This record gives sequence, C-alpha cells and structure tokens, in this order.
Amino acid sequence: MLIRHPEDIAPSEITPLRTYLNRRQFMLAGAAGLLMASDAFAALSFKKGISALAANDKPNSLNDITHYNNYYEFGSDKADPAQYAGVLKTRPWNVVVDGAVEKPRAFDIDTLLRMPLEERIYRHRCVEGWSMVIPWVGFPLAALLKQMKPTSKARYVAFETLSRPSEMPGMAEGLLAWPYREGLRIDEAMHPLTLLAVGLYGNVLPNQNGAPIRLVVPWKYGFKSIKSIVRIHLTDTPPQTSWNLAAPNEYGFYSNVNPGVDHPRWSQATERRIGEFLRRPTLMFNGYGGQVASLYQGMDLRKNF
Ligand SMILES: Nc1nc2c(c(=O)[nH]1)N[C@H]1C(S)=C(S)[C@@H](COP(=O)(O)O)O[C@H]1N2
Ligand SMILES: [Mo]
Repeated sequence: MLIRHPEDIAPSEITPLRTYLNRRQFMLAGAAGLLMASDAFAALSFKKGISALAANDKPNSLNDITHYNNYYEFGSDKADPAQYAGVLKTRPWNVVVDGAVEKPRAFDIDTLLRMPLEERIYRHRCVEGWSMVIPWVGFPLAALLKQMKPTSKARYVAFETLSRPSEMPGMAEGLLAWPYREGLRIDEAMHPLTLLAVGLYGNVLPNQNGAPIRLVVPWKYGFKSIKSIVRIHLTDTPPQTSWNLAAPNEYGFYSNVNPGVDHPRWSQATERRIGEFLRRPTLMFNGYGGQVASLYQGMDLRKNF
C-alpha cells in the first residue's frame, strides 16, 4: 500500500494556478450528453494531499462518478441525480457553523472555496455493496472547525443538507426524514482524513455529487458523506441521522466499513468496484485502518455498527 504524507509532496506536484474561468455556468462534457456543473469558476487550484491507495485502486472515470449516484433528494434511482440535480441553485449559498463553539459564523461558499485546497484520492464504499475511487478536491473539516474554537461541550458534530423541495423532486417521495442529516463524533470530525469536498477531478463539484460542498469520510459507508451541506452544528449529544431514523437496526451511528459485520439483509464481505466484473474483498475501515483504528480502541464494533 502506498501511503503519501504531506511531507512527501514535491513542489513540482503543486498544480499551477489555472485560469480563472468566467463566473457564468460551466459546462462539462459527459458521455450521456452535456451536464451542468455549479455556477462559479470551474477549475480549482490545489495541491496533492494524503491518499492511501493500493496499486490496483485506479480512479473511476468522471462519467462513472457523475452518473451512478445516491442523492435521494433527486430520486432513488442511480441515474436520477445526474438527470435532475442540474436545476439546483448553488448560489447564493451559506454554511452555518454553530452550537458548542466560541465563534459561531455563517460562511459564504465563495469564502470556503478560498481555503487551501488539496486533491485527495479516496476509496468510496457504499453500504449497498459497490465502490469507486474518487479524486476529490477539498480541505480538512478540522481546518474549518478550529476557526470556530469548539468548546468542551463539542462532543459531536451534526450536519444538515439543504431542504428545497421546489428544486428537489425526490423529497416528495418521503423515503427519508428531511433534511438529510448526518453526524460524527468530534474526534472523527477532527481526523485529518475527514474532508469537506468542493471539487472533483480538479473542477467544482457537479450538483449530483453534492455541490457546492459535501462531507467525505472515507473509512465509513458512503451515506455518512452528506451532500450539499448548509449547517454544521457542534453539540454534546449524539446527533440524529436520517438513515438511522429510517432503519435503526440496519444503519448505525458509526457505520464504519467492516467486512466482518454484515448488514441484516446482505453480506458486507465483498464489493463490486464500479467498472469491474469480479467482486473484491472489502477491507476493514475501507483500507484506512492504519490511520483510524485507534479511534475505536476498546469498542465492540458489532454493537457500535
Ligand atoms: N444529502 C444527501 N447526501 C448523501 C446521500 C443522499 O441521498 N442525500 N446519499 C449518500 C450515499 S448512500 C452515498 S453512497 C454517497 C454517494 O456519493 P456520490 O454520489 O458522490 O458517489 O452520498 C451520500 N450522501
Ligand atoms: Mo451509499
């Protein structure tokens, strides 16, 4: 396994500042036609960050990553987000960070886009049994939270997605308790692998992947990685999460990738990498155990699933 550390990053790997494209709508060519990405500048400036990938982990194509999605606000079919998320208006956009912090604040998304950005190529494992490798661009959640000065009461972090039924046709289906909600323990939130992603393949996030800003927690099942975030709330009590509310015996608060603990309705031992034919074995903590296993020392991971 190749593990890259920030110290290993050569200056030659820092992407030159790319042209600031126009602020009008940006078009990305997708195989199934033209796909509208967010309105803001398209290309992001970033350096290479930590990634821990095996030699056989090649990034999936942009087409796979943008046409096989879960984003229930736009429907439950894998093709729905690519078809319907284009209408979502991602400007103006504010992210409120509040709760157990000394300095609560609302951030305009264009302020967050000026955080120092890194490319992080992460494995993504959906609880349904498929996986991908995705080159995100973003910044550590910790870099944002530290600015707010969390108090001693900040034991958990709760996240909320935008709720805008007029642009989100899937919300009428009532499959989940909206807004989509997720949560992390504070040490998970502060872990250097935990990313707020604003881009994909070097450009701003396409709407179906959670524009303009989404969480990525690579050692947990994909549903923890909440999209299109509008609120980050620090709290002393465990946050409610949409999937746990929907099916508490199937989707726990932790939801760490674990091939040894099956979902009640299917095995989690193997996964289908999108684009591949044969299934692969699923790795404990999705292969990030070296970095995160210590967070769960002494915990029964069968109980705390
Ligand atoms: N708001 C919101 N966030 C969400 C979801 C969702 O339905 N709504 N689906 C989750 C699930 S189940 C997965 S697997 C990932 C998929 O992210 P991707 O489409 O960018 O691969 O997003 C997660 N974040
Ligand atoms: Mo998922």
